[in-house]
Amino acid sequence: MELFTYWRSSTAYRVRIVLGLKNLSADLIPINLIKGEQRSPENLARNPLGAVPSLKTDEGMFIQSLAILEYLEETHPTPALLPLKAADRARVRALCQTVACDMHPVNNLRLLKYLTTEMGLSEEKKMQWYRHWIAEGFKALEAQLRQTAGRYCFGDTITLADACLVPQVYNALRFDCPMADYPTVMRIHTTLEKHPAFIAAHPDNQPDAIKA
Ligand SMILES: N[C@@H](CCC(=O)N[C@@H](CS)C(=O)NCC(=O)O)C(=O)O
Repeated sequence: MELFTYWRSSTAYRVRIVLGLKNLSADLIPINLIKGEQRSPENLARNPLGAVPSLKTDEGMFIQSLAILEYLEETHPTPALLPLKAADRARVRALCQTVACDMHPVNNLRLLKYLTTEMGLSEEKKMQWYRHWIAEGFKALEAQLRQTAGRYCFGDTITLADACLVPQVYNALRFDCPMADYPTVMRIHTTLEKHPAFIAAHPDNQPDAIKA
């Protein structure tokens, strides 16, 4: 497999975590989002969103990180990253979607850029937007986790929800968002930070990482 990735992309980070948890290897092909490589004709052909991640497999190219996570879960069911019961699976998917559908899209690079270049917002206003939507999202996630969490997001077994939570926290910490109001989120993040698959998937440990 080949994963088209960028070290700081939180959506690619989700996929890297799940590949690691399932002990699958993929060649990492960096797409530099800062240089605009996501909008190259080659990348648009594989990913019409002009984004990462894209996963190339024997069955063709896949895009949309949640769809990729579910594909990996269905094609490599062990270890299971979704619970057995339909009701439990719906709860795990709801956690994933709070991050992937409600938090990440409003704070994505192309959208933030549009706020300053096309809508005339200052850097300060842009960050106000970012922090506002991060806070709204984590408030909702914390409330959900209070009902579902054990050691991890859903009970005591790692699920797809954990692969969504950790990259979103990485992003928030990178932009100095206050996290004190989300103790369950942070407790789970602290636990998962020490897990080998999460360490290997961390942005700083990627071949294309730019060290400060
Ligand atoms: N919903 C898509 C979002 C993909 C996405 O927007 N990825 C970001 C990186 S986290 C990206 O490539 N952004 C490039 C840009 O905004 O120009 C997914 O989950 O795969």
